[in-house]
Amino acid sequence: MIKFLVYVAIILTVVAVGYLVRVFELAQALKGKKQDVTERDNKLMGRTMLGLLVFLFGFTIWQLVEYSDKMLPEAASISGAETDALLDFNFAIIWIVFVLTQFLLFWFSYKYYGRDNNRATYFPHSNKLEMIWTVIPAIVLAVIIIFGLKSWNNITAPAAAESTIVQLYSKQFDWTARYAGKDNVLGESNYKLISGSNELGMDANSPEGKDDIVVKNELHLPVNKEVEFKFNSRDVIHSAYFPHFRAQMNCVPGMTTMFHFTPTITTAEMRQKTGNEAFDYILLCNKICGNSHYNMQMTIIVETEEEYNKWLSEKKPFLAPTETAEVK
Ligand SMILES: [Cu+2]
Repeated sequence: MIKFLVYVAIILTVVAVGYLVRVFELAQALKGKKQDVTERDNKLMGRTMLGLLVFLFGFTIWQLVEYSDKMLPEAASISGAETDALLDFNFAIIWIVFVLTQFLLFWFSYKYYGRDNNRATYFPHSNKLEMIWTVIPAIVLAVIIIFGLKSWNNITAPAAAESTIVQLYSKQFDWTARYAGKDNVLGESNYKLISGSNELGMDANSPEGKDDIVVKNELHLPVNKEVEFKFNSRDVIHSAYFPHFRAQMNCVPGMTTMFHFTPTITTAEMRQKTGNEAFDYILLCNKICGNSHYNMQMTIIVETEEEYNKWLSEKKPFLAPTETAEVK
């Protein structure tokens, strides 16, 4: 409320100053004084523009320094490093164009401020210039899009046959992970089979599903091994967001979306790199999916293959063999 009042006060002040200036101008006109803008005014404006340029660049650099520690640590997957390289490439282009155009914009308004005995050149059109500022951006954009598309196709292409398969099942408001087990094939599931004790609707008659392992709260991944994720949603669209691996995929009801990535840094190594003993990789929901969306998360542990296999071997398959399931 206070904030709102402050905004209103600021707006009213600006309006009031505007009116005061207008009153002053009218009073000058009544006195018969010349009200044209003088060369001195123009020079002052030019210098002010130059000051604004210094302020803008200074402020931008200050923000970069001040907030650089808020950035994510280095990418923890192969494709993540590639995504970062693409982003850096984009930023390099943006920086060059930004600095150049802003500098020229402000510098020219200072250098060529209006002088009494100067006339601006009438310069309505140039095919050469049109050509330059159409062709160069077109080439640059094409390069960006081609590289981005190539990278995206790699991430979403079918995973290698030996990759670890994990289903990530989303619902309001948590994640459940299912590992494909020894056969590395996920068993059949059907939403009609969902019950209080079978949240994923796993089909007990599906032979591939017998060794599937279901976990909550913690997602374990082996380092340097490709993981293929298959995403599903029970209710609304969620989005599986792995910020440290620079990966994200929508989880859409009624269909399976997928991608794969290869983690390259274990949780223990990342704790050393960041100097943060409490560091953990995290999976977040990145679609506002309801009132507990903010808390829809899961810890990810990246560990060596031995540690991972040990952890997995201690888990029991979700569909523990029952008499009915064994009778064929
Ligand atoms: Cu969600």
